Amino acid sequence: MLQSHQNNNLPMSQPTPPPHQVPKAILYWNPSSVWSTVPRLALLEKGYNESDVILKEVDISKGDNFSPSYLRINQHGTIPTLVVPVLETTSDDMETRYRSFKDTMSILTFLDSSRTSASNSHASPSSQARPAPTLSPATMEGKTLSDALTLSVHLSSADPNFLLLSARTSHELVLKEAGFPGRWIKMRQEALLRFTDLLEEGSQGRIFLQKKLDANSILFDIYYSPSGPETEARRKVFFAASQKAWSVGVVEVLKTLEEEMVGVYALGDQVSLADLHLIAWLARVVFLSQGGPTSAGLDALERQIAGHGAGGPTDQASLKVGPKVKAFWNSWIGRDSFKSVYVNGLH
Ligand SMILES: N[C@@H](CCC(=O)N[C@@H](CS)C(=O)NCC(=O)O)C(=O)O
Repeated sequence: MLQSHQNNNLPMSQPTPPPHQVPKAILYWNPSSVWSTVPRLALLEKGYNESDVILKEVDISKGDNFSPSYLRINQHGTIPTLVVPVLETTSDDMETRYRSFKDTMSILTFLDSSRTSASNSHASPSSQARPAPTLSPATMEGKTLSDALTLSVHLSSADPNFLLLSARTSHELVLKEAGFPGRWIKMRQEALLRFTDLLEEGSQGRIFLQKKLDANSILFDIYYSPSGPETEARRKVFFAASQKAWSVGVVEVLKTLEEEMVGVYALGDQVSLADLHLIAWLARVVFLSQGGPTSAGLDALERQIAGHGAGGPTDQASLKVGPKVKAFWNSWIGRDSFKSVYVNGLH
């Protein structure tokens, strides 16, 4: 059972309540969200059982992450969020309290430390029991490298969610308008307008939503304003920003990974926390390049960077995916956790 140990002074003999009385951890997520994939991979790699965590889907495509009820869970309006019952309050006479982890890094640290090598993992009757691996780096040096690699894929210059909405040419914009990115921008706009109205003037939540609305309105105008000199000027800036995200942002991340990764995985020959961030990001950029979960996925990524993706020709940038990134990708696409989270294709 996944719980947060708040009070270290609890007597060792504290009886554990029967399972039906113990509140469960909840992971707020969405199957097509790039960053939700990170804790899902962690749950699988660590060997948590399905019954350890309740998965609650947040429909970000409809902007449900901006609802007042979700903002009470995570004021940043992002997924994933992991909410964990605090152990000391599970007795009958106390109200349950919860601790929230509101970003991928803190969620992973918690999931890793909550299931140690002494815990049984992969404990379903059909699978062989083996100890849960420790995914946190064992040394200071490893931690520094792990943090740097993790941060590299979270940089705004290579933001996988901006890449999803980006368009480098008018042709690509037309394709995206008609597809999921366009629908997402529209539905977020509607949700943000609706939820902003529900919140009190001057409240933190309303100020937050107003900022999100301002940012989404810029995208909404780029996607949907009728053509005219002003719209075209704004689109030109957007195409340039999109181009830069691929030819500089993505390229820089791939170069960093190639230079800094130690082995087949980020820190060597064993999977560690950083890998879970890196593979979720890489799977997203391959997906956006029309590649699949095969070795050839990286060829599609090279074509996309060179401007020969589905969006039609753009200014050239060129990058050959290096041997380390190739080995990393090829190793991950064969892992059970990867196959499980991408069972319906990359996202
Ligand atoms: N830094 C955060 C980023 C989380 C994030 O941006 N999640 C995306 C989904 S992959 C999200 O919730 N976006 C909300 C939105 O802007 O609509 C983390 O590491 O958890």
